[in-house]
Amino acid sequence: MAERYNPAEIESKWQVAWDEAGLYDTVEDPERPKWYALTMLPYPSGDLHTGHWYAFTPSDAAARWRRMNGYNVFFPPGFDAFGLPAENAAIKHGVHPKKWTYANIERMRKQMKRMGAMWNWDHEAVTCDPEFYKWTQWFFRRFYDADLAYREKAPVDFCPTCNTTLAREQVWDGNCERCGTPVIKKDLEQWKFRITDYADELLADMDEIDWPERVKVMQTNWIGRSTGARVTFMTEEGDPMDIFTTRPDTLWGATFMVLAPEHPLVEKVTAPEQADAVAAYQLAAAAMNEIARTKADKEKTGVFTGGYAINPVNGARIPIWIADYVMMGYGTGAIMAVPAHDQRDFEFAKKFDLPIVLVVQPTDGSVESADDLTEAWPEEGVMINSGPLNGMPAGKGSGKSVDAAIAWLEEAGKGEAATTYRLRDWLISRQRMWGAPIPIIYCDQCGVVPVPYADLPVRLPDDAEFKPTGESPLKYHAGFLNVECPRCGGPATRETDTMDTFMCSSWYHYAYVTPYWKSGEAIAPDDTPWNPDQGDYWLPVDQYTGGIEHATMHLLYTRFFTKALRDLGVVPFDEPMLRLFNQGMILGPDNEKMSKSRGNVVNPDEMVDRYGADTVRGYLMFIGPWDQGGPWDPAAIEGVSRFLQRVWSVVNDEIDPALAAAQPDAAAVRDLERKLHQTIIKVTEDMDGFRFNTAIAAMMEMNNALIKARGTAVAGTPIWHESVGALVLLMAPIFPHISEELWQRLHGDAGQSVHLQAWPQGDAEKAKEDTIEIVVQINGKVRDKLTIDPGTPKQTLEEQAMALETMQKWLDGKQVRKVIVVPDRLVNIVIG
Ligand code: ANZ
Ligand code: ZN
Repeated sequence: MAERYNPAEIESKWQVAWDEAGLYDTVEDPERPKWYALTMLPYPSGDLHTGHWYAFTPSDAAARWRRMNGYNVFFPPGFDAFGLPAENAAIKHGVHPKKWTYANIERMRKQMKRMGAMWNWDHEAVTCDPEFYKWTQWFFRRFYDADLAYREKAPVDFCPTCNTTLAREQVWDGNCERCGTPVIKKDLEQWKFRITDYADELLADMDEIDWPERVKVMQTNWIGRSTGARVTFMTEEGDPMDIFTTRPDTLWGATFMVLAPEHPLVEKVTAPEQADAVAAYQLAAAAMNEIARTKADKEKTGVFTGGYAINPVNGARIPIWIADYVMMGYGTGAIMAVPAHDQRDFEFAKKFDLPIVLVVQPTDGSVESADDLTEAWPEEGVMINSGPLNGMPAGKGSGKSVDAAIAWLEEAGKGEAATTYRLRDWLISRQRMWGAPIPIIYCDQCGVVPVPYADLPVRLPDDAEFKPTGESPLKYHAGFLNVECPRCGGPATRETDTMDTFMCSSWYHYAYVTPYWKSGEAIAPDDTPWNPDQGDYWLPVDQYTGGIEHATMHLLYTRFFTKALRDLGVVPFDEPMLRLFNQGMILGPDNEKMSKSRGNVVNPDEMVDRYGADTVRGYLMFIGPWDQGGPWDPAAIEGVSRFLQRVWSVVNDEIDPALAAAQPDAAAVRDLERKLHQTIIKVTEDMDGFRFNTAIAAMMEMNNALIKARGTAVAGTPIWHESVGALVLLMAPIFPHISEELWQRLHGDAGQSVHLQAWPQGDAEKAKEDTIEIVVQINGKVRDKLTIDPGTPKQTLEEQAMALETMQKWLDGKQVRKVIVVPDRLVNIVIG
């Protein structure tokens, strides 16, 4: 018996050795295809949890597998280190966010190193380092110069508990994503990026990227493109009032109008006798959030303004109402209501007794007039009561009502084709201290003055005070706040808001290429934030992996960012990440989300202490398909641990010399050879498809075959040695430490790491099952045999049997009544 498998010892030994040998250093090598593998960077919360292991180690296995397949692989680590938790910790414990953050990073780095991943730590980037955020600010300036960044007073979502503004994405069901408090609206000057300029391109380019369909659908819905028309109605006082509609063909059926309560024309159209009711309704609507307002089953409410508008198609005088189901932030914030064909308008008309006019008649004759409607008719039909559109089929396309209506509007100068989006411009201002300062200065003389490029970074002070005021602590830091105007030299103040942390994560994958490029030097507009030679070689990212929760925020922002950078001439491509894979979520043993309060948290450090990192890695990859996640199973990790112990003995235990000297059975040798090639082929396909669980299952089977063979004379034969070596290679991406140890033991001081070896090649011929013989019967009596490939389909077997020469004699003049085929066994021809 050789010594036992001792993961603690070999894992730390190899981690040090790999590090010293620079095994994961990368050099740009034009001779080899490059592969930029990237895992979404972690937030330095202070402790590495099982979810981090679940995100990182399979991603590492995939990267290692690429490397063994001849790719020059780049796999960098980093930290998304700005953000609210550091500031909350600062308020709570009185430590500076910087101190808290860097201490956490230090700790997590150590924990991450225990994973044995192939990270190239020389390329680590930390987003709160001034040499990093200097470039984040540089991007802001480039966007500002290109008019992609602008400032606007806008109602923002505000959490009264966290005392901060929130991005739309951080509002969940009307509540703060972090603390659950209902969100309120507040008016503030905000910086925004024009992501909406890129809405169409963001939609169209999804064809160019190999991303999960689910993410593409979520982004598509998030962007929410609608086509239709913008139509101008005139109020009786002569003010133009634009509406957006997807159904301009129903204009003849518009019997009233509805403005969002916040619409700027409300005051103007409101008649004096309605003023009080209108004001009261506006106040009530302002207290409600968007989700509650737009719920389909919500009882319709509203108030008549007392004003009227003229329907531009038929001159009808129609009343103007306000109602909370019309949102100010979508379309134009005003609608024409067509109760016969829009369900919300229908409910509203019924409730307030407003007229309903049918303009699309269903062709099945079920509806004669508006009186027959019990709900709106949104479907197809034939146009009626609609002047020039009468008789046309309703719908989009040439010769149909929508296209005809748009043509009519454009001709008459009363409207035009229009597209609108749910997507809003990206609000990047945060009233927080722990973020990259927005590089802007406000001067009484000169107005808004951007910080000159050469003055970047605008550094965060190390001594700001943290109070939960709802405003950035930078506002109370005189040294930060007061500045000389770069233009006139007069007294001025800095912008005290910082940038949304999604700004950092929009470009960190570029930073990794050359972290802190030009560290310490003044920078200029025409610089590149990374070494261009390195960027040309490594970018864009080939394979990105991370959680589905980032489908609409980070993953949309970074795509926008890249398109903007392309237009600024900074990058030559359209998309930042060519492939994306979303891992599932690892749950507690009770099948619930791991959380301290539930007490179901599995601590990966403890697991590594107990089983070793290879077992924890392999276990996480074994529990199920990576994109599905699943509960932690304490029994199943034992299974993976045993597997590694068994492989350990297969490689290390001495072979019985008597068996080694004996003559092996040829069929047994062939069995092992077949198993070997089947396993290589299977594992190769599975690694390519991120199906680590079935890859590991195949390795386990292979190992069982070896255990079986080692009790026979097959042990010690060339195919035995080849199989043992190949198994170690197949295991290397998932189990990097034990594979290295075993490889070195197999190869003496050959010296080269297992991770520098080529991936084994499966031979399809050798993997094939050998041919088998089956019997061919006539009325149950064996009359001949067939040699076939196992698994040959029934139909083929029947045809081959019938074609046999011997059968011609038996079948001559007889009638075949039935053919019974048992695959891989027999064909029985029943004749009568
Ligand atoms: C008249 C009409 C008739 C409409 C009809 C629909 C059906 P999507 O598809 O989501 O883009 N609308 C426009 N702006 C709105 C706003 N700010 N708040 C609430 N509703 C608004 O929906 C577009 C439709 O939603 C528009 O087309 C408008 O109602 C309404 F048979 O106009 B429609
Ligand atoms: Zn000035």
